[in-house]
Amino acid sequence: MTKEYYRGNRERLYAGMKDGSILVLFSGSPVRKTNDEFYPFYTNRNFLYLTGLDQQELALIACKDQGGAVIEKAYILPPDLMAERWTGERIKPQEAADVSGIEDIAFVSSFEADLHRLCTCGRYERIYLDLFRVSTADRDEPAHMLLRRMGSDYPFISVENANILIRRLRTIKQPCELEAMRRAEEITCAGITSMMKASKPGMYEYQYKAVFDYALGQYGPQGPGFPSIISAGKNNFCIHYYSYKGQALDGDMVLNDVGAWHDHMMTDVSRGWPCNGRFNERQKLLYNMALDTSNHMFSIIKPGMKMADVDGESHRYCAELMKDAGLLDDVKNIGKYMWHGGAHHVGYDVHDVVETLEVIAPNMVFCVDIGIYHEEFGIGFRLEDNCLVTETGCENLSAMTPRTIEALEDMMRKDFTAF
Ligand SMILES: [Mn+2]
Repeated sequence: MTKEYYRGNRERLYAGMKDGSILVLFSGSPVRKTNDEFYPFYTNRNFLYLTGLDQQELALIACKDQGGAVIEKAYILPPDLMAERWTGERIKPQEAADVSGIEDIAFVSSFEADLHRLCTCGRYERIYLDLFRVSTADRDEPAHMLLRRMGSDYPFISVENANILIRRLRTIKQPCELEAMRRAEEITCAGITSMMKASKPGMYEYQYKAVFDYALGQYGPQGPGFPSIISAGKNNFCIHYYSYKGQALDGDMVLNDVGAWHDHMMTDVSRGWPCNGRFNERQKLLYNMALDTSNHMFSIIKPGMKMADVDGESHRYCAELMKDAGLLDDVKNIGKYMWHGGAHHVGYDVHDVVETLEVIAPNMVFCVDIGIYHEEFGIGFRLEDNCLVTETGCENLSAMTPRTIEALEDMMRKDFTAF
């Protein structure tokens, strides 16, 4: 992404802020795993979306005065030869400016004094912080720590949640974001089709995962955008399965729910196939129901449709197919075989943090995820694609990854070879 993109994101955020306000955002701090080891650092996605700066311990302060004019400053870690010898080079002021388009770059050592001066200068009445939490039990982020201090140190400054404004911006994808997603879809396809080609009875789930990771590794250092779900046989009945210990036996289906990322944009794609390369009759029957349902959804999704109807209609349509085939007594019992919806947005996060709009609009990207779990048949899989809403309808961004039984079986006949 270019600095014009990041600058544009900030300008749209600033436009949504009230006059007389300060915005403070943080890239985040690493979380200790054990002893002297940390979990891989993952920059706060909103900070990344607004600055492009992908390192720990950074901050952004922007001030919007009563006339609406904005000044902004980014804070980076100072050079530290000893620290950099161990953990790599820190971003330099000019690099930070080139990436983000922010001209004023300072070191974090001046952050506290700058914030104090701004909070006490009398020009600003409120402060915007990115106060995102999924659960109240979640670990405090730097924004939550500052929130607590604001109450005691600057009780005359009111607090607003920037998260609401930022997730609104992230809902509608921009052309460069879609371009990155299209590339990520190609890489995801390479990973999934590699697993299809390598597939054979007796393979363990960890071996499928190794093939997927190997394939993604040919495209860059990032690997999967989120922990891959790869399972076989009965393990497919665990929706978020991460143990990779099981073995795919002759007649079992393999399920994956995976995604590569490119330029921070993710995909989220699922395919299911029989490990032996040939669908049996029951697998064919259920798979084609999922495929028909998915095709139906891609034929009707368009701007103006209600978001809730994506899950609702996919369940209703698939239920009718199952009833017609004699597998379901009453469409209202479809919950026995379809255990989840799947119309979540995807973008900077695999379950993207966006404003949940009721009505579908152009340039949203969300998953269409049709999962069928028939425990008596021992068949469970899902068919999940990434739907880009266009002006008049929609496009399946992950359509290049085989979807039909014929295309899947053709792919499995190919040899798995090195890249
Ligand atoms: Mn998924």
